[in-house]
Amino acid sequence: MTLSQTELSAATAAVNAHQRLLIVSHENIDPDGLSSALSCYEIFRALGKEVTVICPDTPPESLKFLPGFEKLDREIDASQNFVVTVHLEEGVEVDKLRYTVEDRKVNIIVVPKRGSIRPQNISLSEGEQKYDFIVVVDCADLHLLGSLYTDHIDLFSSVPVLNVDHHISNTRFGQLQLIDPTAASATEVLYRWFTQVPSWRGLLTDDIATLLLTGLITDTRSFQNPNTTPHSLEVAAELLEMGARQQEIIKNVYKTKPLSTLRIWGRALNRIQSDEAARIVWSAISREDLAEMEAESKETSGILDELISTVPNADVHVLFTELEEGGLKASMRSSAAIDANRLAAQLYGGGGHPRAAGFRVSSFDNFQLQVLKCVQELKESMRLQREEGEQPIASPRISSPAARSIEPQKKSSSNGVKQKKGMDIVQQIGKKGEAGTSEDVVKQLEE
Ligand SMILES: [Mn+2]
Repeated sequence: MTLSQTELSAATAAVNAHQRLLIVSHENIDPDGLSSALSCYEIFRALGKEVTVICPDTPPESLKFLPGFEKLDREIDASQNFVVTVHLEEGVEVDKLRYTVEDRKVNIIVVPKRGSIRPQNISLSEGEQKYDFIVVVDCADLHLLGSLYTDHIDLFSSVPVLNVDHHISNTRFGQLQLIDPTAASATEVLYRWFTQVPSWRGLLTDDIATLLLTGLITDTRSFQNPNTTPHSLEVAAELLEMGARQQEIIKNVYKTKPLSTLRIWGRALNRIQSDEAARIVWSAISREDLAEMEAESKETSGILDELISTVPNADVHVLFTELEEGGLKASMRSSAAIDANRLAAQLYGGGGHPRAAGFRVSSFDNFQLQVLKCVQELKESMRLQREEGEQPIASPRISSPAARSIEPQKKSSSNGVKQKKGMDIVQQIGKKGEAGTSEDVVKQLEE
């Protein structure tokens, strides 16, 4: 399922036909979401539109380098004008206009130069909406916009919405859609759209190319993830050709980390444990660790990738993080031999995707003991999955409420497209503080 010419033309026509555009992306913003939104901002501004771009979270420091970052607004301005219209009869001219405010009343005083104005010359109306078109980027479901959506449902139901995305799980909301699940990032979808309109091609500056490349680099984790297709590489090459500043992206997204993050990574890597027979590797970060390192739990998000590259020879990698608000979250990745989604769903009502899943445990007495208990349970469950795999008929998939909305995915695939969904979740829930690193599937499930 890729973009059709009809969809592309409809989206272009809709942008051309509207003037006050609102661009939004998902909560727990990630680099692809933010750079998609900002690239829309840039190009629509170049088309002479009034554009508002909203980032529902505090955008991560590491993304400050993105062109247009300072243009981000935090909230939707839902204020609506109220218009009092005075119809001027033949020969009537207005001299002065003033208003007074008294006692919860506004008096609008129209002083005619000539002729007179009567009450029947007055009409009242609601002014135009602040926005006449909404573009939602990198967002599989309107609810992933969080309060941006729930606080403004009226706006989203009265103004046409264009849904630009690359998640296979996209609910196809909105009047218009540009959804390409074969694209590695939302910016890849936007690239396809922007370059397909002849009159827009000339508007693609090196800033826009940098934005588009940022989404592509981060959603593919520098082209390491299996969602990287020949087309993504072609797009990347063309963006470089157009002046995208690749080194600037790499430096800001990957090479700049707060000291607290490095300390907490160090601690987690220092604590790696493994059970070679069971082929499971894990590490755990407690609340005391976080406090000691002056780090936040969200800073652990890149650690799982490090665990995997440090000790690659396992079927399951888990990172346990004790949360500031209580409880723990576990982020898990698996090899093709184990279905991580099923592990999480069966044991803890978590879920995610076959290769990347997560769960939470909300209460326990002792974090370290709870971690060991989880590891024991995971090992047992992994053993059962292996046994089951040896039998000719697989048992039915078990699905928890949390996992139900996520469609099963083929276990293995050499085709990057099919694997993409697992990668998607990584991007959709990207971390505020940790651009372009690992996933936190738990977060996604709660949204
Ligand atoms: Mn994305």
